Amino acid sequence: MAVTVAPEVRDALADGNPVVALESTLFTHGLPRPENLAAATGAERLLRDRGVVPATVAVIGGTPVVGLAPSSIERLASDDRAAKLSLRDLPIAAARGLSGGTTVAATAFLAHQAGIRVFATGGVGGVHHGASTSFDESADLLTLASTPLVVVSAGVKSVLDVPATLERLETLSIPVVGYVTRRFPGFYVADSGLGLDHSADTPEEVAAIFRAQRALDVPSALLVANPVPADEQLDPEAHQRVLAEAWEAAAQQGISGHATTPFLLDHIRRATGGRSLEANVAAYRNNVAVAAEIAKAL
Ligand code: PSU
Ligand code: MN
Repeated sequence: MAVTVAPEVRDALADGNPVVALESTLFTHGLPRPENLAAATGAERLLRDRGVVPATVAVIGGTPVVGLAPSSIERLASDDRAAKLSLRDLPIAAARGLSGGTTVAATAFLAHQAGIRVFATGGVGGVHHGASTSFDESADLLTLASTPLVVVSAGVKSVLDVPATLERLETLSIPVVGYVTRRFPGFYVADSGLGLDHSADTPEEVAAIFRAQRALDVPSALLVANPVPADEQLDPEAHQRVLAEAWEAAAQQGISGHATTPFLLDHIRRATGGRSLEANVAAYRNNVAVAAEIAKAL
């Protein structure tokens, strides 16, 4: 078998028990040490406390694994050579025996193949500023267009061109519902400044929309946009200020490709004295908690 699914995950799925998939680029490339390991293990614990089986996804020695052992999470979180693996990188990692964190795109693909229906992340990737000439749009979007599972995120990362990303989500037929809000969340901040047409106010409502999506054979993911709690968000004014600085720094240093998102997140963390890191982790924790309730409702 080209993909390893942990026995615990396989059994839970076979018995109809709730499972939530978690990605790993968030802790290999998105968060610094030691907060990265704390966030990864904290997410797993939070799911278990709620009676949900966690399935952290990554690639270990070339093999995609759905349901990482705690020792593998620990090793990957401190591995300097861990690669950032999107969907197109999986075959190369397999042939070369590489290890790495899977992005939203790669994680969603693998989780869906394993039969998992709910996935939590921090913020989905999207359209970068200047994409009309650079073509830098995350593979997360195109992958979610053809991967039917519920993705819970704090919107898309606010380092992106958020209005353009919302347009792409529409073009790609990916439904977006705010979780108890009609405002599109802004990752580090609760409100991106943009509105949404629909909200879902309970896990049952999300489950009903997803069931309808499956019954209609709509092939895309359902994006549940869940804002970071207002008392844990990054100060919106500080946020606006550091965003501009981060884009400027990326342009000056000629950052491009898969290095862009980690560079921007790291720049913002240093520019905010670590406060963006707290907001990122809080948003992630909150997404995992909502994903747990949705998995149970399904
Ligand atoms: N959410 C976070 N931190 C992250 C990511 C999500 O809170 O680092 C990762 C996800 O794995 C996502 C990736 O798929 O950032 C997007 O990278 P790119 O823009 O290069 O596709
Ligand atoms: Mn990119």
